[in-house]
Amino acid sequence: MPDIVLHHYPASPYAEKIRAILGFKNLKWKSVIIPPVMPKPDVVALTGGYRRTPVLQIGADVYCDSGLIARAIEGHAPSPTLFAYGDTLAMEAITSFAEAVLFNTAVPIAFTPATVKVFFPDATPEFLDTFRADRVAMRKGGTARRGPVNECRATVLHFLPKIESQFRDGRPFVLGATPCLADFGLYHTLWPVWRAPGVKAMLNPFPKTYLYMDRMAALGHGRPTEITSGKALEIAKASRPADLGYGLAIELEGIKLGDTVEVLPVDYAFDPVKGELLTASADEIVVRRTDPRAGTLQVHFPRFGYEVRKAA
Ligand SMILES: N[C@@H](CCC(=O)N[C@@H](CS)C(=O)NCC(=O)O)C(=O)O
Repeated sequence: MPDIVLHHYPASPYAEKIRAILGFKNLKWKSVIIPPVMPKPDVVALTGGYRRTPVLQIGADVYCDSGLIARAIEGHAPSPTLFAYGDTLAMEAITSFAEAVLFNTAVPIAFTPATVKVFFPDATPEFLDTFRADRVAMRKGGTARRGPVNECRATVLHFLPKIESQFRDGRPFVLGATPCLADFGLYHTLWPVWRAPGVKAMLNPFPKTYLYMDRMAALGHGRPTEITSGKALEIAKASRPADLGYGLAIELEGIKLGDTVEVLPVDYAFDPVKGELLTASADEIVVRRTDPRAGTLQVHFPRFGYEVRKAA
């Protein structure tokens, strides 16, 4: 089986979710450090347009979105499992809530001019301007609200006691004795707050949550080896996409397998990926596309949170 290649950058909370899963599973993986802002030519060569972080590559199969990436890693290395308590609504609800609400409140609290060097040690004033402009452009027309810092702090303070109560009776992880997918969803959304000096003090009144964050971070990142993005493209080109077995086509409103479609997120960063539709199940969309540098690829998206439309 080809190696796992994670395309990411150190400051990305969603990438930290996946790095921590790789740590939990103690996996060997290849690390490609990508730019945090556009342009990202080597990422786009693999994805066909999707620019968010992280992206996972297994040979010539490319997985977009941490929700699907977590499941792809589980398929690649099932033990220890992310589903110790089943694949339940409770787990999905905690993850979705954390990513929809806590991520969008924790980031504005933690990424401030005073703390930015923790996340981007080499940041220059020019980089910060570029970063801000990139994120404004990426979020244009999007649905995720970024409120003022005081409102964000109030929201996090509202939820911290509820998070703290998950660890009642000495329970070390949100649903019990072992980490499950929900832990990685919750951990990475609080991770910017936990990392930012000064801001971290928000956790002081919540000692169980504070220790939980330490416990999650102690899972580590597994065993990465750094490679260049050029090498990752070579790996893709030298690989054949995995055999999907069969294609499902549900709820497509006139689109058929084999049609040329565009796939894009529904919430923000609406960069469409064009390709031939291979499958659209309730859980996953896969398109085939060819890139001059990366060869023929299968690009995978979750079904939830992504739109499939006929290409113009
Ligand atoms: N739903 C996506 C969200 C990913 C996301 O928003 N990641 C942030 C970084 S933490 C991002 O893409 N920022 C812009 C970029 O890296 O180009 C997922 O689960 O992977």
